[in-house]
Amino acid sequence: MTLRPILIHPDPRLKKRCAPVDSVSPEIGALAEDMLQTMYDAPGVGLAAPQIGVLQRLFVMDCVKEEGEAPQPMVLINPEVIWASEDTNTHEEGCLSIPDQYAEVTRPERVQMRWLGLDGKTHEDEFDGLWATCAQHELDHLNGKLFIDYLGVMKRQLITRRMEKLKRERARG
Ligand code: K1U
Ligand code: ZN
Repeated sequence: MTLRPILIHPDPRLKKRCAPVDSVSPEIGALAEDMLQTMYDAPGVGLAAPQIGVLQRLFVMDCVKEEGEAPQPMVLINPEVIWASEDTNTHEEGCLSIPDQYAEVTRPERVQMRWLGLDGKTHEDEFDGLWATCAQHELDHLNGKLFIDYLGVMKRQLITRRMEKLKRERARG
């Protein structure tokens, strides 16, 4: 397993619509393992393939946050929302590609999703709470959308400028 570098916004690869995974191969299994390790190391509760520069439709998540509770890693390949509640929930979101910036985003409170698992089989489940927020945030990544795209233009520009500065500083070392 390898820790992969996480792309920082702005990056054109974070704005692209990703291509479906055409087969659940051993390479996809190895990629998912790398993504889970990279997510836990960051630390984060989710990570989408484009965040490590792979423009394919898969993401990982584990929203178990309690100390001592068993981890629940999930790998969702070619995920789709098949139902979304009319009730909404406003949650403070962050993003590993936009470090240390947080904002409230309103999304459906509950969603049913369908996806392919690493076993190659179709899975369906309903998510709520942080799981629902995270799954929708990650699915947005696969469509080239970031949580700052839900904000007003001024807030989005401010955060983008902060990230440009961060990237310049990191490049200088
Ligand atoms: O997609 C990502 O960049 C991961 C992102 C997912 C997410 C978090 C919160 C709301 C919506 C989506 C993160 O994991 S940011 C880091 C974070 O929230 C966290 C880190 C450590 C422990 C708990 C949460
Ligand atoms: Zn994100």
